[in-house]
Amino acid sequence: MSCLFCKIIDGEIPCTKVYEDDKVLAFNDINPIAPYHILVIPKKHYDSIIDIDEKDMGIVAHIHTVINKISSEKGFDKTGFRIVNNCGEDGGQEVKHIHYHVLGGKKLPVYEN
Ligand code: IU
Repeated sequence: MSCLFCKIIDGEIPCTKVYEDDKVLAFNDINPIAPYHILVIPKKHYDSIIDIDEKDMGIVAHIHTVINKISSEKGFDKTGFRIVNNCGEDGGQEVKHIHYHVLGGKKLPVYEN
């Protein structure tokens, strides 16, 4: 299996775990761009959001529930945070296992055109 995040899920590659249940793993990004930079991934492999059909979309709701839980545990639910899902080449997706970046702990820059 060549997917890096699948290897992290299987414990072949270490990570700093933030949250885990039977469907989802959350861990610190190795190259953080904010005081909190957590990646939340489904344990089932999907390349990107494009590969999740309507019947499987419950995992996305679950990921958002997990993000809410993490944000309140870490305390950045009070100050706000950003959820980013890069999709495909133009979206800047480097790792081809769907993941949600959760960024918090500082005032984040607004996007420019
Ligand atoms: P992207 O949305 O695919 O561009 O984000 C991939 C992220 O995965 C990026 O922020 C990396 O720092 C992060 N990452 C990681 O946390 N651990 C790794 O072993 C590798 C990448 I490779």
